[in-house]
Amino acid sequence: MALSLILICSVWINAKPTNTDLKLRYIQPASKWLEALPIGNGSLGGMIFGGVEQEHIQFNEESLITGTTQTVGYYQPFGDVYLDFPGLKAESYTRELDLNEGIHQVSFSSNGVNYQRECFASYPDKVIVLHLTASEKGMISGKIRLTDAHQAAISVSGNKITASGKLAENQMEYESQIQVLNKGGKLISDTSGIEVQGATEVTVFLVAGTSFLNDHRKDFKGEHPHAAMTKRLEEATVKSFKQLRKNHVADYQELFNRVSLNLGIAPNQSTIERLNANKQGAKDPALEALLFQYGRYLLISSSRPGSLPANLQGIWNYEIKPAWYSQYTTNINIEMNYWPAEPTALSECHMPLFDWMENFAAVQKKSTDPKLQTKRGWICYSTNNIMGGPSTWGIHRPGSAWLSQHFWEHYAFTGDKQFLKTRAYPMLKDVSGYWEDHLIESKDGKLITPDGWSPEHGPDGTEGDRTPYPGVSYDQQIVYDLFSNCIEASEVLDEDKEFRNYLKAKRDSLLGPQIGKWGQLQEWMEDVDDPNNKHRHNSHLFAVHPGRQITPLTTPDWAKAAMVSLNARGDVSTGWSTAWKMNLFARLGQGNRSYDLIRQLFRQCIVENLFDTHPPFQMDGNFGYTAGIAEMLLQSHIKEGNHYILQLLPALPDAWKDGEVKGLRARGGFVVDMKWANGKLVECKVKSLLGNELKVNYHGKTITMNTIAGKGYQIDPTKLTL
Ligand code: FUC
Repeated sequence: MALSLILICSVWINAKPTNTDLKLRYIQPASKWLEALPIGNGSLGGMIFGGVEQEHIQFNEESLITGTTQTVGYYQPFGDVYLDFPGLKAESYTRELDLNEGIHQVSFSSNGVNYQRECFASYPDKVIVLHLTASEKGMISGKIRLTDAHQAAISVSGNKITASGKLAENQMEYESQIQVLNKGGKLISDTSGIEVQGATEVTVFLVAGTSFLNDHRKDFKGEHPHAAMTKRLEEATVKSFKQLRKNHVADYQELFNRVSLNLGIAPNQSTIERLNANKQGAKDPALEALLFQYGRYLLISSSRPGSLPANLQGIWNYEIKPAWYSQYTTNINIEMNYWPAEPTALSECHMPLFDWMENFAAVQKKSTDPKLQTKRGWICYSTNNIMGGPSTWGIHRPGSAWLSQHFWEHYAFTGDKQFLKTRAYPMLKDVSGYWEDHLIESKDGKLITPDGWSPEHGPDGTEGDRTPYPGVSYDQQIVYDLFSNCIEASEVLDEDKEFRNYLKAKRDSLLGPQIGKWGQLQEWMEDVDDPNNKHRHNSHLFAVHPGRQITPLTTPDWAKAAMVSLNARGDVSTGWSTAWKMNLFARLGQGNRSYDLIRQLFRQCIVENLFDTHPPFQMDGNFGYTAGIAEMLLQSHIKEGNHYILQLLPALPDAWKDGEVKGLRARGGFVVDMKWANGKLVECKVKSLLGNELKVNYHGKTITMNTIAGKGYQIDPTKLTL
C-alpha cells in the first residue's frame, strides 16, 4: 500500500530553499539602541546604528562578565567603535540587515557622492569587518575611535587602536583591538584615534576577547587575550575584503539556507512602516515569515560551535547592569533559546549549550553551598552565569532535568549515537539519579517531589513565592520527561536493562497530571488553581510543550484540560510567555489560537529592530517565536512503536492560506518540504537522513513506509486526506 501512495524520487530534488524578502529595512539611522541592528559570529556581537555623520558600533564579547563560579555577576558591554564624518548630509538613505547574506548595509548620497558601508561578523575569520566605499575618489575623510565600557587603557599605534583592561570585580582580563586599512588618501593617528584623509575605500577590523577559558578544570582562567587578538587581526588583515566577505557568506549561508519559509509577498515598505501597519491590524504574513528567519539569524549569530550559549540577550547588551544579569535563567529562558535549534536545522548552534552544561554540572557538584548538596546528580539555582556561578535568589531543582532534555532532543533529531553514548546518556542518567533519591511516596502511594515549585509564584498567585510544595505539576512533568528520555536512551544504546526497568517502574509510579474542578490541568497537587490567575509562566503545561507526556492524540482528556488552563491564563503576557503560548496551542492543534498569539506578539512585544521585549529586551521571545512557527508547520514528538510520527501542518492557521516551507527537520532524521494552497497540503517531499521508518500524518491519517538513508520521497497529499 505504501508504495502506491509514495513515489520514490531516484534523485532527491534538493531544490535550494528560496528565501524571499529577507531584509530588515530602514530609511533612517538608529536613534536608540533598540533601533540599531545586530550582527554576531557566535562570540563577538555588534549593534550597528548606521549614522551618517557618525557611524557607531556598540560591541560585546560573550565572556565579559563580572561574575565568578560563586556569584552570577552581570554580562558586560565591551566597548564602542565610532567613525565621525562631519559634514556628510544624507540623501536617499537606507540601512538594511540582509538575512540572506548576514550582512548589514548602509547607503546614501551626500553632495552627489554615493557612500556604501557593509558590515558583518565573521565566524571563520573571527572578526567584525566594516567596509566603507565612496563612488568618487578620495571622498572618505573622518576620525575613527575605539572606546571601552570600563577603565581600559587605550593606546593608538599607527593604524591600530588597542583597549586593554581588567575587570575590578573578578580580575578578568580583556582586550579589544581595531585596525584600519585604506585605499587612497592617508591615515594620521594621535592619542584620540585614527584620522582618515581623502580615502576612497576604508576597512575597519574589530576583534575582542577575554582571559575566560571555557573549562571548569582550569577554573575558567586562561591567558591574557593580547596575543590571541593580535594574531587574529594579523590573519584577517592580510585577506582582501572580497575574500573575507566570501568566507563569511559561505559559512553563514551553509546554515541559514537550509530552511526557507514563504507566506506571501512583502509590501514595499520599511520595517517600521510594516510594524506599524501590523499594529493597526494589517495582515503581513511575509513579516511573520521574516521574524521566523530573524530568530534563526539571531541563533546563528549568537551561538556557534566553540562559543558560549546565547544568553538572555543573545550576545547583545549595552548596560552595565542588564536586567536579570543577562546570563542564563533555567526556568524557561535558556531552554527557550534553544527550542528552534533542531527543528529549524541549526543543530550545530545547539552545541554550546551542551559544552556549557557539562561545565555547569561540574561546578554545581563541586559547590560547597549546602543547598546544592546532592548524593547523586546535580541541581542548580534559577539563574547562573557562564561559569555556573549562581544568583542565589531561588533554588530550581528541576533546572538540570529540563536542560538535560536538550541532550535527548539533539539525539532524537540527528541520530548521533556517539553523542548519545558519550554525552547525552551520561547526563540523563546522572540527573535521573538525583530524582531517584529525592522523590518520596505520597499517602496515595505515588512518587512525588517533596519540595517543588511552580515558577514563579505560589498557589495563591503570589509573585515570586518560593515556599516549597509537594507534588507540583511542573516538577512531576519534568521528572517524567527526564526518566522517559533516559529510558529511551538506554534502549537505543542497549545498555543498563535492569536500571531501565527500575526507572520505568519509578516513572509509572509518578503522580501524573490531574484534572481539577473547573476542568483545568492542575498546577498544584491540590485542586486550588485560581481560574483568574494570569501568571506569565505556563509551568504546569510543560507536559504539552516542550514535554511530550500530553498530546491530543495520545491523552485527549489531559490535552483538553491543558487547553482549559491555557485559555484561562489569557493571551496578554510578556514576550517569552506569548511565544510559549504559541508553541502550546500549536501542540494542541490550535493553529488559529497560535496565530492570535502571533498577532499579540507583534502588537505588544516586537520593537523597531524586531527584538522581542519582555520588557525589557530578552532574546528568548525571538527564539520561542521561531520555534512556535516550526511547531505550527511540522511536529514529530509523538511516537508509534519505535518511530516518530511526522505531523504535517498540524496547526496551520486560516491566515496562512497559501505557503511553502522547505528544510524543516523532524525527529528520526527527516528533512521536510511542504507546499499548501487554500489551507490544504498540495506537495510534500521528505528526505530521509538516517533510513528510519517514515510515518507521515496529515489530518489524522497516517501512512508508514521504510526509507533508505539519503533518499527523498514524494508524498501524495491526496492519499493523506480522509
Ligand atoms: C524568569 C521570568 C522573568 C524573566 C527572567 C529572566 O525568571 O519569570 O519574567 O524573564 O526569567
